[in-house]
Amino acid sequence: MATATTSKELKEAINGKLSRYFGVSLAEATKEQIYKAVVMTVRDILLEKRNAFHYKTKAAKGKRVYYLCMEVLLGRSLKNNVYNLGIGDALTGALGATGVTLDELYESEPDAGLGNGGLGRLAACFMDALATGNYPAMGYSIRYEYGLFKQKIVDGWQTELPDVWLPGGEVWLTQRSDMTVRVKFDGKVEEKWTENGMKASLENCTEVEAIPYDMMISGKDSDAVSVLRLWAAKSVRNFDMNSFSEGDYMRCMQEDNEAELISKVLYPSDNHSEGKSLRLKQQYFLVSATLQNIVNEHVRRYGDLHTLPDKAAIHINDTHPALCIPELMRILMDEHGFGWDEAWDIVKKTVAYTNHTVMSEALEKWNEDLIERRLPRIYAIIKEINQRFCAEMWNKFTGDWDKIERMSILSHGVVRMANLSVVGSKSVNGVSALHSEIIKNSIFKDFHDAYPDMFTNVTNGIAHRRWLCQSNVELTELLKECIGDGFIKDASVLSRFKDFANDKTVLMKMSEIKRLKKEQLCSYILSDMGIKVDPDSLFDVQAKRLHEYKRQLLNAMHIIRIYNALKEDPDLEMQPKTFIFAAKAAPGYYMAKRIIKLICSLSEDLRKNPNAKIRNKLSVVYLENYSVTMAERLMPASEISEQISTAGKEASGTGNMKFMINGAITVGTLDGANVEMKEQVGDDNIFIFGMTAREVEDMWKHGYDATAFYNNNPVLQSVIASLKAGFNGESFADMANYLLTGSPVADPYMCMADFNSYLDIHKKADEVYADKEKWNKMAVYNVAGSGYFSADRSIKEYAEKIWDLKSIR
Ligand code: 26Q
Repeated sequence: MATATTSKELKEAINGKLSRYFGVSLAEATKEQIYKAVVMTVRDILLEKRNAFHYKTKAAKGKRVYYLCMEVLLGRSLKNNVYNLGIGDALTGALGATGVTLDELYESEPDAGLGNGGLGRLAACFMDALATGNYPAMGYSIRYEYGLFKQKIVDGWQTELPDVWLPGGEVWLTQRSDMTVRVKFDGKVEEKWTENGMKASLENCTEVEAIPYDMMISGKDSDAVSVLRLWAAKSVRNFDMNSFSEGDYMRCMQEDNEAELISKVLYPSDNHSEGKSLRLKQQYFLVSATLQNIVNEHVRRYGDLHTLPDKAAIHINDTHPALCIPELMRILMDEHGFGWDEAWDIVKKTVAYTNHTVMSEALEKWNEDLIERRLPRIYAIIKEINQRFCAEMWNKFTGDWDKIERMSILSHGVVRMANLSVVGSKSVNGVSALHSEIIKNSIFKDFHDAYPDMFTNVTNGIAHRRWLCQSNVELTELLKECIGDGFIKDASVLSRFKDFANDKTVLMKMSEIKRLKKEQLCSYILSDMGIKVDPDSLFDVQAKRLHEYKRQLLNAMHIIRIYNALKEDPDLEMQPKTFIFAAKAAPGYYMAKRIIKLICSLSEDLRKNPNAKIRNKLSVVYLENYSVTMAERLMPASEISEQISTAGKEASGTGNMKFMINGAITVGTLDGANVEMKEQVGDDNIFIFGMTAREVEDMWKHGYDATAFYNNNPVLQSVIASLKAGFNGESFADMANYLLTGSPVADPYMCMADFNSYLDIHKKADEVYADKEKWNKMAVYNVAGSGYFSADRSIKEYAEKIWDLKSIR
């Protein structure tokens, strides 16, 4: 069957799906049925494309990259695939007189929210860029039944509801039962001597079936299609109810449940690691199923595993899939008869690791006992890896016990996953220039001393077609008029937009487009939350996970400062402003939830303020249930992008790039990728404030004194006083204490230290905003400078520097 691409062919294909699966014709079908039929049709096109590309890769004996990640935050897929395949017009034609538009179908797709934030969204952006670059790639993750919780704000507090995405989302998934594998937990290691030496196997273990579900992700005008393989856990038991006594029946049901619990729900914490047994099971489940799959396919294709490093690059996205190092050792030794040294050589040439954080609470440490009990064979292998590694270090740094202790994988009863990841990989990279420097001098300093060449940087990037071309069609059209459409495939072309920085018509159009996107956001907020927002006010936006280090609190302190000034003088002349927040907090993260409560109370308090003069100049909106789809609406409507983490804490940030490409101006610290954004746009086109990472380090080392800032600053004193007095009838004295006297330390992310500088930079931003032409010019420079932050560029660097991966033409 040839691929359907004309209106007529698409209509036939859609009708075929409708009649086969729902027994209706296009004219009779409901919107939901049409949505499903359209998705199935697009999915078929992609499956066919993928097969063709697969054969090409096979013929070329090409190397493939396997990207392992515990989360993939896809959002919606239909619009992206239709855009990439260039079949929008044909589909609109096919839908013809049904009365259902393509846009309505896009809107009926639920977000696949199988991730928390940056790390998971990065994986999704990379799948897109890999396909566009014609790289043979597979992503591997878990088919969670429930993605990241749905956030409801009740009385200013976040509450969590389950995210049911599969009804509606499952049409993208193709079950591949033929590739089902089994994953083993618990049990006891039995060692047997055979003619090929000692063989280890697990006895009395629990087995769980891993069933793969494939999702196709298209590239833009390319041959390749990335495959995202999501594993679902299923109990292996096929029980015969009659033969069970009641007690056994209940026990079996419970075991059944436990097996399937593994892929039930995504852990909702971000940049925080909890050593929970179920999470460990999830990680091993992903890793073991994936490696069995990779090894089986390699053996089928090439017959021999010695060539694995030439044909496969296995990438671990943070330490979460780091068990793939001992798991590959296990498969090579226990199932394929390799000796230790040979197996280790293969692992070290195949695996590469990206670090995404330096914060100690996010570094994964598992209790040795837990790993020993749940994964006894893996535990034995980790011990052996560690013993050999420590011996090697002893030869390198003889006598330096402290150093070897710091580098050891096992220490004080825990397994340090970051150390395991470095020891078992060929390459370690950070995700922005600054972050990659920091890891060499902090968490991985000892490793860097030993193996300096292992360390490199690949600055993150975003799927610019999703974040610009699809979510901001109006700006995209303007860009096409000015610089042609080359930027769609090659984002570096965006730099040509600089030439239009003095073109008055273009500047005018920039501001018209921003205004339109703001209006669109306003109607969305009105219909979704019933809140009226003034599109004439400046939109100042902070949208990202809620975390102390990201400092939503500093933002709130600034708002309180403005509020106080307005209370003192309601006639104060100022640009009316709307501060927009969107963020989910980990359900167990009290301080994050408290910050949400503060922002919501502030928002309510302002809304209820009897003085219209104040209300008209200042408002705060907390958008409920931040998601990929919401971000796609929000970024194009933003004027100020808040990227205000304590310097040294945000590995990269990727939201910053999404705002920038939509012409928002960044108010930010010199942290993560902000540093490189400043280089790309020039110092005059970004508002940088606050301490540098080094200054933060130094101040911390010399003992940070929050009260000193307080004592010297009447404005800060008034903000603290307002927190104590409270908003909307609730005191936030606890937050005041957190900032001033908190224990073990007050103000751990140094909001107080950066407060003045933050106010100053906002003042500067205000001045520029008053000069519309200047502001629009800055916006032009931001769009023009954003090309570097395309995921296409990041992926090219990974392919060249780390994976030695060639695109298949
Ligand atoms: C670990 C163990 C147990 C449970 C959960 C976790 C866990 C889950 C998610 C730990 C961390 C994460 C997510 C981290 C994350 O999103 N990091 C962000 O990665 C982005 C992409 O590189 C960067 O841009 C951000 O700076 C970084 O914070």
